[in-house]
Amino acid sequence: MSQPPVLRPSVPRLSAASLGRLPPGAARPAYDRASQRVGIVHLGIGAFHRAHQAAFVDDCMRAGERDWAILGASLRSPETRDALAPQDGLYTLVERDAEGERARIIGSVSRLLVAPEAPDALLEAMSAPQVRIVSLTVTEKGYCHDPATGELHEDHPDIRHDLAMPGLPRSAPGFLVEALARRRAAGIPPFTVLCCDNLPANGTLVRRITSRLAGLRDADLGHFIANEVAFPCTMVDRIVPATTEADRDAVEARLGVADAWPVVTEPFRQWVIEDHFAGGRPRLEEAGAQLVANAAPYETMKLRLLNGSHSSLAYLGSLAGHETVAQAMAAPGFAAFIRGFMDIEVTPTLDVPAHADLAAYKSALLRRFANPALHHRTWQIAMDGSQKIPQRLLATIRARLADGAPISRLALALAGWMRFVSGIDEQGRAIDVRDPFAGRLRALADAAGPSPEVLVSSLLGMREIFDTGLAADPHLVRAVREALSTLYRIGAGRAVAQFADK
Ligand code: CS2
Repeated sequence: MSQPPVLRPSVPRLSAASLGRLPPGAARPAYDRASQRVGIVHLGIGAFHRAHQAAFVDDCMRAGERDWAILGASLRSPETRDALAPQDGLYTLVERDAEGERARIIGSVSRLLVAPEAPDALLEAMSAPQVRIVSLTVTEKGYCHDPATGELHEDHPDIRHDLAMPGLPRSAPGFLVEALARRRAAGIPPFTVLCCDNLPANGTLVRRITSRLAGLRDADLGHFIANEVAFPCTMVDRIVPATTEADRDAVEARLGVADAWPVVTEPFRQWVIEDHFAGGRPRLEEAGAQLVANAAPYETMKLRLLNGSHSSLAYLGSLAGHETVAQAMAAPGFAAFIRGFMDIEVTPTLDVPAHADLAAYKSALLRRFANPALHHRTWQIAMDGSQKIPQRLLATIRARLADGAPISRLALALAGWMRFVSGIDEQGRAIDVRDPFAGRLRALADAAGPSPEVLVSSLLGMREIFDTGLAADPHLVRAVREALSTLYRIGAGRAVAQFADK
């Protein structure tokens, strides 16, 4: 849903005042919302945050916490604030699978801000002593880093802007640095930075980026952020498709109140967090979060198995004409292909977390992808591939090549991305490619013309995505050329079925 909907005036709007009208079965905040103090500022208040971290915090509030209400900020558009502010921050979270659905009203978001409208109000909130956590879901590209190296992209237009005008930032790193600088100047201890995006060693990455940005302003501030601020790594997991008009209508029919922006998700959720918070935290373990010493094995497992499979399904599935992940999973060959991708090519590269039952984890993933009640568009997952494939596919490919092991399924997935970003589908129709590098990708594809060899070489030449060693690896080059030729020759549907048995 990209536009706030037009609501029917005859139906009351979800709000604190209309909570009493909800049918008895609908779970709602039973705690006193007015007494909750803001303790978390969240940057990037999209559907994922509202289905995941905000639901865990809502559970903590139900269990008696009072100090961790969320102030949610959007760094770009006002849509979420426009939808939720008239609802006192309340929204419906619907969990859905083949067995049925459950709806609950989440009350943990108490204020909403739109950063471009009020950068100073956001910085002021981030500088308040009672705010002890700043969490983020700004998507991979929101960190303004180079996906191949994980270093700050110093020429990124938002970073240049934030260096020129540090008091009026635009980027997430710019807001973090300025707010940490203000706290330091005022003698207020730093907040913990809690990155909840699907990036490898996400806390470490955000520490590197923000301390670098700070160091470009002032070396001392850079050292302070690198050494005195806590950046625990996390693994976050919940499948959250974009909300549709049909979802909104279904919520209204069920609850009898209009919710401008409900969120629909699966029953499953997982949050693994390194227990390294400088100024306290909610008792998230009581809501089922796993507090651990080292999140890395969980993160790698999830990025390579779940997100790697997701991106493979997104590119190959959409090329084969499947609109949703569940439809792709039901098509011949896809489930077997993903099973082989996970078991044969990804699993040997993992350092499995202690006590994790990998076989059960992978079977659950196949069931979650096949969830017929979620309308998760392959196109949604295909977005921003340049920012996603390094950790989802390339890290696995690198590990396999180091072991001299075959990579045919990984190569087919990578070739699927190449075919997808060339911008023309198998029926000759234009693909709406959304990616920070969409223009360059398209230009490279146009210049390559009909030759898969040339397309592979030019895309592998993009240093922001592929490092020189990987791009020059003869096994990789051969496998991707073969896979892309197959895609051109027989189409994605048949290629997947063929590669499923390789
Ligand atoms: C998806 C993820 O859109 C995407 O790129 O792969 O959002 C995925 O649904 C989540 O990471 C699941 O935890």
